[in-house]
This record gives sequence, structure tokens and C-alpha cells, in this order.
Amino acid sequence: MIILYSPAHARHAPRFEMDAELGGFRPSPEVPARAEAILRVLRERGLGTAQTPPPAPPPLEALYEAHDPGLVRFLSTIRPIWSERIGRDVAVVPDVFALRRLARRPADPLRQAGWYCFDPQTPLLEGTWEAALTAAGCALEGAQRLAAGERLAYALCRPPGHHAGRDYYGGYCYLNNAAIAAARLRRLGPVAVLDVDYHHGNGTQDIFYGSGEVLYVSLHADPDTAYPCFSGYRDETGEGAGRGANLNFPLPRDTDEAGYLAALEAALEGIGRFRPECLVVSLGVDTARGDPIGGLGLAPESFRRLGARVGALGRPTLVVQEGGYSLDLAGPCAAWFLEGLQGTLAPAPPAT
Ligand code: SP5
Ligand code: ZN
Repeated sequence: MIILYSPAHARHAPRFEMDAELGGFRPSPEVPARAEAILRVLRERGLGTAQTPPPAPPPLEALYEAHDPGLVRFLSTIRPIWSERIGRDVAVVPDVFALRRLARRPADPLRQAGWYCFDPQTPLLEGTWEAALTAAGCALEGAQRLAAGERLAYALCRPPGHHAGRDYYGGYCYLNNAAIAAARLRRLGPVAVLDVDYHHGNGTQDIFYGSGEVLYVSLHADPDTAYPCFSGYRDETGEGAGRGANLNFPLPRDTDEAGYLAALEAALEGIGRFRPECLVVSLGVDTARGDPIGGLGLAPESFRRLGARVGALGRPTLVVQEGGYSLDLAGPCAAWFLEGLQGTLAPAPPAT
């Protein structure tokens, strides 16, 4: 299997995050060891090795398909400005956030942090931009491979992407890797994005909310009790040309494998009706039982059955890594999913 991975992800290594439930700081769960653990297990299981040389960063125009140039400019330039103004090297984390009702973007780059960022858990560190850019490059390269006729590619992206919107970032995400890939694939025909991360992909939903060419379908923990807390409800179904092209399946906290598979059937039915040319899967494995920040009732082997069901759609598929925070579980869960998917994703029918 094609595995797109860049060691540059390790340039982004957050150490702490603010945790409201704890009332203080705790070690960040979104660490370089996550991607390394996943890659190691894929290699051990013979699923493939990372491509060398690693994918190059994408051109800016590819980012602008999913993001506002103002966000891209902010992310790529703020670090030295921030350090210079504060007088030492500190993480870019805002302490005031715009609600964007009768609000306008401030001119001061330090104040812009609170305009673009929506939570205090997504620091901009010295290597963050480089890591985010190469993650987007991995996803985009995966899209190019599908465009060139491949049936399956896996982009081992880190940092993840699905919480990043057109003009905001947060939830450990800076650039929306899956959305950037989906925007590229849209040239081939209608695209479906299936998001199975524990958390609702508010960014991806938002980016394509008014688009009838990209269907967004998400299974996630009920936003009434889970991050990102303010979106992911069933009645969010798209707007304008995108009306009906957004499907949310919020799940109760105690959802087991049977409950999950039942929701997945409904999600796949929605995708089938849309008749996409190709599929992007936002693969978060933070749904695994025992994940430190998510966790539904899924065992590692459950992911093989999920993957097999998704593969049965029979469309060329790009899998993009999102969350999954247990260093022991993330590798096996991703591997099972990809094995299941590969097993049922039939080779392309011969051209006639
Ligand atoms: C890509 C992705 O999975 N982003 C998730 C970002 C979640 N950040 C907020 C986590 C807060 C979790 N607090 C729960 C503590 C559990 N004991
Ligand atoms: Zn997640």
C-alpha cells in the first residue's frame, strides 16, 4: 500500500496543553511518537513502507482551495513576530478569542491569534508550520496518486487536520489535510469525505457546507458531551448548493461495535446515494476503547470490520490520518482498518 509520510512532522512537538477538567496543564497527547508508532506497526504487518523521498510541501494555491490566504499567511509568519514582540521564544497561544459577531480582524498580528485560533490546545511552535505544511503535502500527494489511477493511498498526516476551517485553526489542527485533498479530487467528479474520528470534523464540515460537489459524512461522539462541543448535530445538513450534502451521526458515549456498525451502515448508504467518484476517509482511531481523550466501545479488531465495510463502497480511496492518542492502540487500529479496507476494495474493472 502507498504510505505517504514525512519525518518533518516531528518538528511539531507540543509538550503541554490546558485541560479544563483538570484545571491546569497536562502533557499534550498530540506528540510525534503517535505517527512513529503507527508507521512502525504498518511496517511490521507488511502493509507497506513510507515513500522516499517524502512528499514535498504543497503549492500555496492547493492550500487556498480549502483555506483563506489570511489564515495561511498568519500561520506561516506569526512565530518570529510573536517572539520578537514578547522578547523571548514562547508558543503562540492566544488569551482572547473572537466570537466573530460584529467583530473584525485586528491589524496587530498578536491579536490575530485570537481571531484565527479557537482553542488554547493548538500551539504554534518553532517547527509547527513546517510540520503542518508537509502533512498537507502528504494528503495532496495521496490525492494525486488517486488522480493517476491508484485505488488506495494512506496519508499518515501529523498534525491532524479536520478541525481546521477555511479561516480558523484549533483542535490540534492547523491545515485541513483531508479538505485540501478532497478539493484536489473534486476535479475528478463528486467526492465524499467520511470522517470516523471520535470528534466531529467541524472544519471539514464548514469548508464544504455550501458545496454540492463534496459530501461530508461524520460519525462522532455527541457534541453535547464531547469536543468540539458546538457542532456535529444531526440537523446540520448543508446549505445552498450543499443542501443535503452534509450528514452527521452523533453517537452516545457508550456506543459499542454493533451500535457503531449500524450508524456506519446508514452513513455508507448516504454515500452510496451521492455516487461519488472517489472517497476520502478521515481516519481518527481515537474511537478505540481506552483512548486517553476519546474512546467508544471499539476494539482494535473492530477496525478491520469498519475498514471492510468502507472498502465495499468500491471507490478509489484516500485515507488521511486524524486523531488517535494511545501509543499502544493507534498503530493496531489503523493497521486493522487499512487491512480491512484493502481486503474489500476490489481492483478497478478493466477499461473497455
Ligand atoms: C484531531 C483531534 O482528534 N483533535 C481533538 C482535539 C481535542 N482537544 C480537546 C481534548 C479535551 C479532552 N478532555 C477530556 C479529558 C478526558 N479525561
Ligand atoms: Zn479526534
